[in-house]
Amino acid sequence: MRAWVKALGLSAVLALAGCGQADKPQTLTIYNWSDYMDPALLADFTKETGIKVEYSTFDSNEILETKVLQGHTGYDIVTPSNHNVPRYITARAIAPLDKARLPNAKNLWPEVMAHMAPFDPGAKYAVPYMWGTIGVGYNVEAVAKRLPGVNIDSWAVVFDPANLAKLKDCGVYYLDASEDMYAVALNYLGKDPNSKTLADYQAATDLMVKARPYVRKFHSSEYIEALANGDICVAVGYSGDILQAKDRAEEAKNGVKLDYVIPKEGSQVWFDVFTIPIDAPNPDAAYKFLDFMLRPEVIAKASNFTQYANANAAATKLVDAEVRDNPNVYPTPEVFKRLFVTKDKDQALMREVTRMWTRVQTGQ
Ligand code: N2P
Repeated sequence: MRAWVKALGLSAVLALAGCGQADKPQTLTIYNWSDYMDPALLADFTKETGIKVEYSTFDSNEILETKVLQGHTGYDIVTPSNHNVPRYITARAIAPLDKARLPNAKNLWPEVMAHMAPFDPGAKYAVPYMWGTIGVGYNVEAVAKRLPGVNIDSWAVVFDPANLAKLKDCGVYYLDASEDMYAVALNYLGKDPNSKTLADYQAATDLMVKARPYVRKFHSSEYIEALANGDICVAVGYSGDILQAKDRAEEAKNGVKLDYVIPKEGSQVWFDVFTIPIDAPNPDAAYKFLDFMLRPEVIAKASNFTQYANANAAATKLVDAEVRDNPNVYPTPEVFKRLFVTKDKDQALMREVTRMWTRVQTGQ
C-alpha cells in the first residue's frame, strides 16, 4: 500500500473512490398515486432493509406520463395505469424486469395478469399493485333532498344537466383526468369507450361542455376530503378514494353519510402497476421494494388501508372481510360484467383528446 493510503486509512480511500456506499444509507424514490399507500408499510420496509424511502405523489396519469416520457425523473418506481403502459414501453421509458429478482411474483393473481396481458405482453415490464373502478361518490342525504325519488344508479346523475342543475348548490366535482372522463362519458352515450372515431369524442365533449357550468371543480384527489367533510355532495371518482372518504366521515362523526355506486350503464375497471424507469437511480432498491410488496401479508395491509383490491391471489384471504366482501372493492362476477377496460391510444388520438379536454375545462 502506498504511504498516503496508509495515512488516510483504508475506509477513507474507499469513500473517496466512491466505494464507501455501505456506510451511506441507500434511498429508494417512489412516485405513486395520492392516498394509495399505508405509511406503516414504508416504515416496515426501511426497518427491514435500512433503505430510506423518499415518497411523493401525483393524482393523474396525465401528470405522471408527461414526466416519465421526458425521462430523468429521479424516480426508482412509478405507478401508471394499464392503458398508459404501452406508450411507456414504446418510448423505452421503463425497464424490462428481471423476474429472478421477484420471487414473490408467484403470488400474483392469474385473472388480473390476464387483464394486464394486452398492455404488457409476457408481464415483462409491470407488477400490478391495486385495481379498482371509476364511479360516483355521493352524499346520500344531500342528494336525496335535491333529487327526490331518483335512483342514484346512473351516470345521468353527473352527466344530465337537468340533474346537475339541482345538485349545483351542494357541489359537484369531476376527475381532472381526460382519458378516464372520456371513457365513462363515451360509455354513457352508448358509444365504444375505446372508440377511435373523433366524432364520438366530439359528442362526449359536447356532453361535458354542457355539464361544465354545474361542475364546481375538476380535481382528482381533493374530492376525498371535500366529500368527507360535506363541502361537496357528488364526485366522479375512484372507488377506494370514495370509500376512504366514507370512512373519514364516519370517524369524524360529522353526520355525513356517503356512498359509492358503479352506474348501471357500466364503468371502467383499471389496473395500476409498479414499473421501474429506465434511468432509475437505484433499481436494486426498487426490486427489493417490489418483492416486499408482493408478500401476501404486506399487500393485504395495503388494501386494508387504500380500500382497493390488490392483484395478489394469496393475499385475498388476508384482506379484512369488510374490504374483501365489499363488491365496490372486489366486484362480484355480476358487477364485473358491466366493467370495461380502457385500451391504449396512439399519440395522435391522445393529442386530440387532450385538446378537447381543454375545451371541456375552459368551456370554449
Ligand atoms: C388513488 C387513485 C388511484 C386510481 N388515489 C387511479 N388509477
